[in-house]
Amino acid sequence: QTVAVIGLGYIGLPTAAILASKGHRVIGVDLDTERMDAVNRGELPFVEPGLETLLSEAVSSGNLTAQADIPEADAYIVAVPTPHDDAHQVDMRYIDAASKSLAPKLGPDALVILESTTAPGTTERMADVILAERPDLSADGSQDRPIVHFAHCPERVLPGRIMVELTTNDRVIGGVTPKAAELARDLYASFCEGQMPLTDARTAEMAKLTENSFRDVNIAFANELSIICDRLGIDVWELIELANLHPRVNILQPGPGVGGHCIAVDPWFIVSSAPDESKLIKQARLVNDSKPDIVIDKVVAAADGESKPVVAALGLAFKPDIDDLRESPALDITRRLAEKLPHATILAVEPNVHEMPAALRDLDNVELTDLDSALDRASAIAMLVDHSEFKAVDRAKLGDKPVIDTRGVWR
Ligand code: SAJ
Repeated sequence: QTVAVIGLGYIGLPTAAILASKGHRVIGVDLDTERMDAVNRGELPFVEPGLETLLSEAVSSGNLTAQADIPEADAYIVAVPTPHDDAHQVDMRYIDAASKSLAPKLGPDALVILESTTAPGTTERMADVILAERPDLSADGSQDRPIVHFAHCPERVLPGRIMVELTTNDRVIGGVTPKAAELARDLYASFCEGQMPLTDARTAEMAKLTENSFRDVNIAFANELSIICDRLGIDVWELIELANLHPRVNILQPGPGVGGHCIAVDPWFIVSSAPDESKLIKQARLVNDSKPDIVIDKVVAAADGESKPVVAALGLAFKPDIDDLRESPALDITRRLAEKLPHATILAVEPNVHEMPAALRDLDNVELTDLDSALDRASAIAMLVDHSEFKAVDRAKLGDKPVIDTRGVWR
């Protein structure tokens, strides 16, 4: 089969490479010409273990090429970004643009799969947008028009483990028709070894949002406990360890907030789809989003009274041992600390990033430095990401400097 993968990002590119490695003819489509050229050279545009080799093999075998225009293909996988707007609704710009560009290329029996995470109803809406451009086709054979099959197959891979999880995770497949779901399953079966239960597109869309909201609500529970424990003078990490000894209790870890482009975003798609009913899910988002302010207040209190405070902000990534800064609470805290404490020097330490991130470049009181010199120079230390390098720090090095340990690694 010829498969066009539209959007060569964190999901589209691994999916394109793995399909090509299984013998499909894959054409990756990306409007970013630098990314397109990198892929055509077999070079990985971001860090992901195991993908580099697969990609270079896929390109050198001739099975994977990248281009800017959408080609004619048997199947289309749409993996474009779905950001949210200020009202937390899905911004459909990229899905709509992809839909309109692929519509003229569709032939009878083509399969169109939406992988991007989105609000319930989007795959049906995508079908409407495409069929409005192509009134000669239908989604179900009505009026004897040739069929285009529409399905939603949300990804659930964990960054850093994408290549393993693409193969081993179970996968929910939702079709606008049962036949569409079956065809999508046949395509994914070429590389997915997990179970692939079939459902309708709307349920599959909601399943993806539910998984990430489940995690968000559970992290919010841990974060709320940390706020309560601050008030009551109890060590929240010890508390959670003890409570988790119960056979049916499994509390997650508190932190400086929830980051990444999924868990901090997806629950809002449920809230905006059913605002009156989504009380707990919305509250969890608000609890998690309140954590950066609490951390900032603690650091400001620790720096209080010093004429030239030096704050070590340890970590910028959204979670440990990766270089991904998207929606990162650590990055947000570092930036806002620098703004709130203009007389202070903020020493940002991020072992996985080697140049000053764009979000901090306009601040003249932030320096990117290494761990040892930050610990030496700091008058206060904010531990924001539990990177392995930070966990290994000899605590004697911290001396009696005030430490705001948001991850509980130096208890
Ligand atoms: N976090 C905590 N405490 C915890 C666990 C996580 O504060 O106990 C924070 C992390 O520090 C991070 C954020 O939550 O800031 C999210 O990290 P994560 O590791 O929970 O998740 P992601 O965003 O890397 O990936 C999630 C995964 N979803 C679930 O586990 C339900 C992944 O399987 C999805 O594919 C991915 O979202 C996605 O793309 O939707």
